[in-house]
Amino acid sequence: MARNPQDYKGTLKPTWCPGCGDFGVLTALFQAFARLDLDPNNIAVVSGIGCSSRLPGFVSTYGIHGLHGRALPLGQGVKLANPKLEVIVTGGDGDAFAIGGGHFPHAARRNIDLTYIVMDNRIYGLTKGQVAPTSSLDFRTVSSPYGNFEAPVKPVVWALASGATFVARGFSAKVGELAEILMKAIVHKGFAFIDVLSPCITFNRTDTFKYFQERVVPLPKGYRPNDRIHALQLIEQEEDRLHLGILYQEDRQTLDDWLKKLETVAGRSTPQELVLRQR
Ligand SMILES: Cc1ncc(C[n+]2csc(CCOP(=O)(O)OP(=O)(O)O)c2C)c(N)n1
Ligand code: SF4
Repeated sequence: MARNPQDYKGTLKPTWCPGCGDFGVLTALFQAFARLDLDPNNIAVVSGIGCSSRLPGFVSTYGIHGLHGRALPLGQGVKLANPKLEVIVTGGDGDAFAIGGGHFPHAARRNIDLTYIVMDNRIYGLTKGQVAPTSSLDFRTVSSPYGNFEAPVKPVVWALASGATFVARGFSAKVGELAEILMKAIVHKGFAFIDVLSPCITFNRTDTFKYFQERVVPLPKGYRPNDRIHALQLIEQEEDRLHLGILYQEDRQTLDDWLKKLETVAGRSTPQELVLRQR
C-alpha cells in the first residue's frame, strides 16, 4: 500500500511560532516523501542549529539535530557511512551561509548525493532577530541598528558558481510547487540545493509572506534548466523579481560514483568498507 504524508509525521509537534514559513517546508517534505513512497527507515534528515534546524525532530525518519553550521559535514558523514540512505540536510540561512559557509561550496563541487534544503528567512530566528548573510542592505535588526552594510549573499548564485548539479528556488507558501521541486531534488543523483523563501513572521517584518507574494514569478516560458551561465544571468538580472523553480540541473559523476570507481581501478577500500570493517 502506498504511503501518505501522515506516515512521515514524528511524535513531536512542531515548536515553531504559529504562521512560521517553516511549516510549509515540512508539509512539502512530507508530500514529497509520500509521492516517492520512500520507506521512513531509509531516510535520514540532518540539521544544524536554528528554528529551521529543528525540523528533524518533527519527522518519523532517522535524524540528527546537530551543531550550528555543521549540518553539511554531518549529512555527508551519514551518506558516506550508509550510501543507501536518502539523506536530507535542512537548516537556516545563518547555519548555511554564515558559520556553515565554508562547507557549502565544497559539498556542492564534491557532488555528494544528498538534498540540501535551506529555509531562507533572511534573519537569525532562534536567537531573536540578528542580521543574517541573506539580509537586505540597510535592513535594521537588533544587531544592525543603523542598517545592514553588507551586500546580501545570493544563495542560488553561490550554488551555481560552486558547481552544484541541481539548483532550485521555492517559496514556503506554495507548498504544492515546493513538494514537486523537493521530489525532483531527492531523485536527482548528486548535490541538490533548494533555497526556500520561508518567512520568519516574528522577527522579520520586512521579508514577509506579502513581500514574497508580490515578487515571486515562474521561470520564463520555455526555460530549460541546462545552462549554468543562463541561470546565473537570469538571477543576476532579477531586480525586484524572484524566480521560482528548477534553475539548473546536470548529470555529473557523484562522490559515490568516484568512490566505486576508485575501488575497482585502484583496488582500494571505500570509506564505507572501512566503516563496516571496524564494526
Ligand atoms: C557555534 C554556535 N554559534 C552560535 C550559536 C547561536 N545560534 C544558534 S542558532 C543561530 C542562528 C540561527 O539562524 P539560522 O541558522 O538562519 O536559522 P533560523 O533560526 O533563522 O531558522 C545562532 C547564531 C550556536 N548555537 N552555536
Ligand atoms: S522565530 Fe521566526 S523562524 Fe523561528 S519559529 Fe518563530 S517565526 Fe519561525
